[in-house]
Amino acid sequence: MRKCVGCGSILQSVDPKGLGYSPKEDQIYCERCFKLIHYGRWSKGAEALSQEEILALIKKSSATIALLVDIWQVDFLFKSALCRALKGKRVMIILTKVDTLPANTSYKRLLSYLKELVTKLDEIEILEIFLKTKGQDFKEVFLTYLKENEIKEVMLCGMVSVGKSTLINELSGQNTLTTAPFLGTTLAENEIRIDELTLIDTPGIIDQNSALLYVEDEFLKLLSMQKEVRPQVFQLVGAQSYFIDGLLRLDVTTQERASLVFYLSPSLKVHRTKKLQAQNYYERHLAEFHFKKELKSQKIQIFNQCELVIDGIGVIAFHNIKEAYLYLDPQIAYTIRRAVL
Ligand SMILES: Nc1nc2c(ncn2[C@@H]2O[C@H](COP(=O)(O)OP(=O)(O)OP(=O)(O)O)[C@@H](O)[C@H]2O)c(=O)[nH]1
Ligand SMILES: [Mg+2]
Repeated sequence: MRKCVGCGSILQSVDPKGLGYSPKEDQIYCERCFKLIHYGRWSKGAEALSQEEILALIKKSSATIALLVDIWQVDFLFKSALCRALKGKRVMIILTKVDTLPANTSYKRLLSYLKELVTKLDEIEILEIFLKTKGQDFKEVFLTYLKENEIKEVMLCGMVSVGKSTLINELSGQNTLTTAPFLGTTLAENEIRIDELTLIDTPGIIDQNSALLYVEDEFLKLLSMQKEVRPQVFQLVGAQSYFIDGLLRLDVTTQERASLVFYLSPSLKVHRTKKLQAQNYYERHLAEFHFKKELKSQKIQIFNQCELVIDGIGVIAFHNIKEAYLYLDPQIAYTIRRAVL
């Protein structure tokens, strides 16, 4: 029984529609990984393991856990089924996509916020929190940490697309694992050895409340944070509406000078209109929006210097604004936190 070295599915050359299919028996990649690596062509892939099976795999592993957390998703992780599966385990947290944070981000403020979130985790022993910054530094720090603590087996787990396979490729210096900006690239457990150390790649857990789950693949590439985020700043007075494609509308009213800062993927541009013209703008542009589902309006409880974090979309910071209405698909989660960015 051989596994695809890219996604971990068991190779077979009988069923072209089935999992792990490869037309030739001597291949090390399945056809799906091959097409993705060489032509960037994505197909979702038959499900090798259900979400419950992935959680069970993590639960029963005796390896030390590396929990990878996308820096833009930290607020949504800690209530997830994944964290429940980690109870009783020793866990290293690795924050990924740190390189996409705006250049002037205070890591100190961010880490102190994260530590607060982590204290809410019950029955999980947090060994260390790492920031996966760009370059060799992180690799050296992490591998030295493992050596000093005599950790020889690490299972990397996390939500889909947080960068588990990318990190293993970086640590091993080989590019064997398949990585992609889509959700659910790795399909099964996959082991990589670096000398004495075994790293185990796992399929990601799906966040049912992330906008990324409800958009087409092409839009998903635009939405996901891949490059350094450049804050989009708006000064305002009066009643205004802001749109991010057809995904989100935000109405704010203020009597004094105030500002809004959008932290989004650089491919997404915010559109501003007067509130009175917002409905008209939405209807006129609906045909060209990537996301066309109906949005539901709700008043949100903001306070001065707070941030609205929307799962899979980004962060909006409020300065001097007292009233705001958010229009969003009810399946997409959001939360309000103190200013962190
Ligand atoms: N900017 C940036 N992009 C990253 C980082 N880590 C991963 N990526 C990108 O994020 C996308 C997903 O990476 P993967 O390594 O496939 O993620 P995964 O967690 O293995 O995903 P699944 O196997 O689907 O669960 C790819 O486009 C990567 O290039 C990072 O630290 N910074
Ligand atoms: Mg992967």
